Amino acid sequence: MSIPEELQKILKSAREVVALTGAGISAESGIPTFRGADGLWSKLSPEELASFDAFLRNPQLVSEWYEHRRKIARESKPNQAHIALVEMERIFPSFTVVTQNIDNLHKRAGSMKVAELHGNIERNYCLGCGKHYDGEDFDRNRNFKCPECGGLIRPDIVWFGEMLPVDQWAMAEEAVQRAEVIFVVGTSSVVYPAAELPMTVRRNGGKIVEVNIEETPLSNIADFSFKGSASRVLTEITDQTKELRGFAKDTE
Ligand code: BV8
Repeated sequence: MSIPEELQKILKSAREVVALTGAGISAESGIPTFRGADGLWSKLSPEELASFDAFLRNPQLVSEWYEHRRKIARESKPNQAHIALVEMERIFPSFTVVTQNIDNLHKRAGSMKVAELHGNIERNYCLGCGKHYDGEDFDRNRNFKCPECGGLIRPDIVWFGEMLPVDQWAMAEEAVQRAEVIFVVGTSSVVYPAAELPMTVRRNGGKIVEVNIEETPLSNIADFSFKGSASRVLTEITDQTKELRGFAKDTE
């Protein structure tokens, strides 16, 4: 796979770069996506499971679903695509990962600057007293009853119709303001406001590079569109960019 001349020139000198990631970047870690043929939404309806109303109607069912997804995420490992983005932090003077994923894989891969737009499946909090029950604290048996106040414990993630965490959105907006390049990786680009971010880069004169195994609403707008798996394409782009920027070849 070769990088077009125009993109090579940009990657050779770029200083501010962003990657916007979706469920597709974790597909090769074995985590199901949402809208693919065998995606989560093909079996379960998001209205029944990924909304605050659904949680209030049936906290047991929704909690068990997230417990199931937390288990899958914990049993998964970051793949070469996550690792390529960790490399990009070494290559570019300023690099930010903006993720829609809640699987915690970017942080586990070693990315340091990560804006989690839709929360993190390792975090939970009590609706009654706000106490956090994160990671191992979250007692699977209790599941969703707060021992402190008896309130409902919910996952610290963003459901449809809910605002995004202000600090994470601010980090994402700040990153795209000056971005010369945004890699849009493994997302169907249909969920807002995340899907708006590449347009901000475009409006500010930056370039959009899409990496996906299929066409999306962004494909016709992207300046460069690579059809292929995130792990293969991002590894290629990272390797070629390191050469362009005179990084010593990694010892095998
Ligand atoms: C909000 C919960 C504001 C966590 C999720 C009408 C028009 C526009 C917007 C709206 C509208 N009606 C409502 C809205 C707003 C709504 C929205 O955007 N709806 C869409 C569906 C129309 N957005 C919201 O509600 C957001 N909040 O707007 O609040 C507000 C204002 C005032 C007052 C109150 C609120 C909240 C959005 C967050 C919702 N939460 N999930 C969870 O359970 O995970 S959304 C869900 O979709 C996930 O978070 C996921 O991250 C997100 C996006 O999905 P993708 O990551 O793109 O995954 P998908 O399966 O779709 O695609 C995978 C892609 O990977 C595919 O393209 C595939 O080809 C590719 N792929 C697969 N394998 C690979 C690969 N690519 C490369 N390599 C591979 N190997």
